[in-house]
Amino acid sequence: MIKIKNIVLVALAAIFIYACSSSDPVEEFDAEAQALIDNDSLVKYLKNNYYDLTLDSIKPLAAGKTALLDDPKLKSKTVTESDINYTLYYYVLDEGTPDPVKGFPTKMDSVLVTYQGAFISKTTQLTIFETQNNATWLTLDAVVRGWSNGLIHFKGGKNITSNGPITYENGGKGYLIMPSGLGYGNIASADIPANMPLIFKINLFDLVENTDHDQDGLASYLEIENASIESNPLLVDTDGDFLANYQDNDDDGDGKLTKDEDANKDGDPRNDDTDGDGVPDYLDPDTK
Ligand SMILES: [Ca+2]
Ligand SMILES: [Ca+2]
Ligand SMILES: [Ca+2]
Ligand SMILES: [Ca+2]
Repeated sequence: MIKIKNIVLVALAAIFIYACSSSDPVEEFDAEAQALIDNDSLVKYLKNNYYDLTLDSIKPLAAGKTALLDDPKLKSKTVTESDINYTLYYYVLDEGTPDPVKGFPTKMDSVLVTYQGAFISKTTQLTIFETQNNATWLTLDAVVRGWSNGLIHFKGGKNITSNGPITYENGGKGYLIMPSGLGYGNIASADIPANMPLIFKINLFDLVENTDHDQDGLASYLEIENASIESNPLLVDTDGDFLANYQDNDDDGDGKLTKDEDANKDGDPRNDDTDGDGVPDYLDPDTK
């Protein structure tokens, strides 16, 4: 799991390396061009392979089979990151039937998953780089962007654990198929070369609805939703203490915890603006 959790570090490393190489035009990385190259690779892969129900696996296209690209279970969406439009594909084998009933996760929720990750070479060969067969909790803010934007189309299942390992039935199940820009980008690691489109087989068992990283009473997805002016809403940090708002229990740094900046006591600090300046108390250091 180390690789996925380290994506934030990878992103920072990418910024650092980009900054270092900016004086050398030969080294400049064209993310937009790479996104197009990756999509060509992905379309080729999706044309040349199909999902085999009996084997529960993706196999090279054979007579009488439907290519993934033509399979109605394959969906796609545009994900815009740093002004680049990426096409993310996701294949929904089972959406998931949560019991008790829960909705889809948000991009900020904690999820219980198993998965296998592979990169797709130019010849559309798969190389598996990670397999996690034990149910593992991840939070979708701290994984590659293809996960954050793809897993939100699946739901959990029903916990039927008795004595043995954690076991679920009827969970969400499918594949996330992403360009490198929504994966590990142009940074090579020991296991994955730079600029590799990725495919993850995923099972989603359970999730924490309205995950609240900093336990300040405001769900993490609500702490980033009005940050449209920021290129990366995850980095919004009102008081500038290097702790992003969704991880900071005192967002405005005025010494009063966000959970206590709820003047009208309705459980939502977003609608309390004591001095009427348009900035809610919890983001307004003028109001304690
Ligand atoms: Ca929070
Ligand atoms: Ca902060
Ligand atoms: Ca405060
Ligand atoms: Ca105010």
